Amino acid sequence: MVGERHFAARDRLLGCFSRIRDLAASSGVEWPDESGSAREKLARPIRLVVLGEINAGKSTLLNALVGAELCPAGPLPTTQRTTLYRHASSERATERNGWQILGRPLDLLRRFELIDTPGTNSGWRDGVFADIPRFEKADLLLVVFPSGNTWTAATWDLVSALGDEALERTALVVQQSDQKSPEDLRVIEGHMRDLCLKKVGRELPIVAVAAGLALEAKLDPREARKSWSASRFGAFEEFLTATVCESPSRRYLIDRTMQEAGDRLRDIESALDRQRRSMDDDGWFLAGLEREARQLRDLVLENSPKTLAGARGRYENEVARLSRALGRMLGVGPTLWRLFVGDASPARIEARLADGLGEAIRDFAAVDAERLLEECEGHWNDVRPRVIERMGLDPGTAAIHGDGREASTGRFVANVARAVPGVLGQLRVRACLDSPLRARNRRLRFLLAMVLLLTTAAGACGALGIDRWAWPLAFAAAGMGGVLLLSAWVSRIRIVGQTRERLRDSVGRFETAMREDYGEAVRALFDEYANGLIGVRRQLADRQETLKPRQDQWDRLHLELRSIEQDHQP
Ligand SMILES: Nc1nc2c(ncn2[C@@H]2O[C@H](COP(=O)(O)OP(=O)(O)OP(=O)(O)O)[C@@H](O)[C@H]2O)c(=O)[nH]1
Ligand SMILES: [Mg+2]
Repeated sequence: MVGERHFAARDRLLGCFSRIRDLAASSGVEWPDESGSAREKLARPIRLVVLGEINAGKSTLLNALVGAELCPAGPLPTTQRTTLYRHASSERATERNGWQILGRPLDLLRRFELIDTPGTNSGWRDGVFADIPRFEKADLLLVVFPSGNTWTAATWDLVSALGDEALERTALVVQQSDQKSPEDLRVIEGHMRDLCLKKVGRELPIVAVAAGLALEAKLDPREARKSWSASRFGAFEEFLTATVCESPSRRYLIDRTMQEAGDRLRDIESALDRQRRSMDDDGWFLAGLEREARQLRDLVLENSPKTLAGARGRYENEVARLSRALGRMLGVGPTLWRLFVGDASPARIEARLADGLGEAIRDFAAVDAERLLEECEGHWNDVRPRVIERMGLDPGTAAIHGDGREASTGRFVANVARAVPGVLGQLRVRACLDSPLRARNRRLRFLLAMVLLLTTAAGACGALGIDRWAWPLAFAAAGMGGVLLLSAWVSRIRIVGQTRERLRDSVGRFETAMREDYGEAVRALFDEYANGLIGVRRQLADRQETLKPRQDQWDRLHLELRSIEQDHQP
């Protein structure tokens, strides 16, 4: 086929170019306006026009080129309108500026647009001459002469009317060459050369063909061998290949298109580079935000002694309440009752302290969580617009906002409350109450036994009428009862006071025991807060992921273009 090598190279280059455009689109690179570009010109089909007198064989020449009966041809004046044949997926007909435009699903028309014209000596000749400026835009003008008459004035007038620039792209075709002997043809060609010099002052290429035979050969393979060589059409197609497909201007178009493709690739490379740098910067920016969150957390941790000092008031309240409860528990009545039924006060007091302290710590943690969450939200409200402005994506509300807020508070309180067993272990309430209470109970039990003994003795003496003994014993019993009460009262004040003092003095231990769990709870809370930024990080990572295939595609296209360039080197 005509220009096979050229079209293969062109199609390869255009394919590469369109993949470069796809890559530019997916990489967000602006594509310049292509009107008038080399690529646009290269992609356009090559336009051939045939001109000449009636029956010269113009339409048959085009048919032979296509290998199909595309244009009506016959011995009578046949072509009555200038007709442009171009590729279409199905047959269609339109009209533009007086020309008939016919779409046909023929492969060759993807590469060539063919213009058939009425005879220069026909009734439509005025139209033909008027359209000369339009014909002059074609890539090749073929002026067709029948071998039997190569001097028709009308056709030579048309050649004379062509501008210099168009003459550069004009060739003379001696059609129906099968009707002349090679010798005659040589004479005819010599004669035409002279005429040409006379008419336009220069020689134009002259090719002799028998398009009728060439068409026969293409349509009927049985006739092919004989008709084809006689048609000289092979030489004509080579002439076309050399003149229009591999012409310097066409090579220049390919070179320019390769340069344009290279330019576009460089634009994409810079854009990918910019995107990569900007994503790296975004990564640093996010790391900065994460650092801010950590700094906020560290500040909270640094201030935790002060914060925990705030919990001291609650602890002291709890100590006061516990002291009152201990006082009630060590009252005379309950104490005497426990002398008989056994004393479990230390365990009960400790359980009470555990309950009270647990509640106080949870209460403190809930208030503190509220404060910390507000700090986090304040930071997030500052971070969110910065992320939107810088990265163009909205990280949404803070992870600890809305529904998450209550759950975060719950987790924080539970984490802080883990300190309770440790605090109780540090305070050792039960162990410290055990021994003074046991000593007190021993003493009181002894005194109670004495009271009961003396009372019994006084009662026995009274019953036996030994009043002398009865009354002193009764008084002694009463005295002993007084001592019992006094001892119970005094020891109660002492034990309650001592316990209160000890617990008050232990406020430092309370704070120490709290610090570790509180610190853990703060860290966990800030981790939850920082989760909001993890979402942004993930989006950034997704974006970075999309860069990789684009970079790979860029590499492939770069190599492809290099290889096209190498293959194209003369
Ligand atoms: N012997 C011979 N006859 C040919 C050849 N090519 C065309 N013819 C005949 O010449 C006549 C005119 O051919 P067309 O192709 O219709 O010529 P045209 O220049 O298009 O004529 P118009 O459309 O009337 O202007 C037809 O009868 C063809 O069969 C050829 O190579 N050899
Ligand atoms: Mg015709």
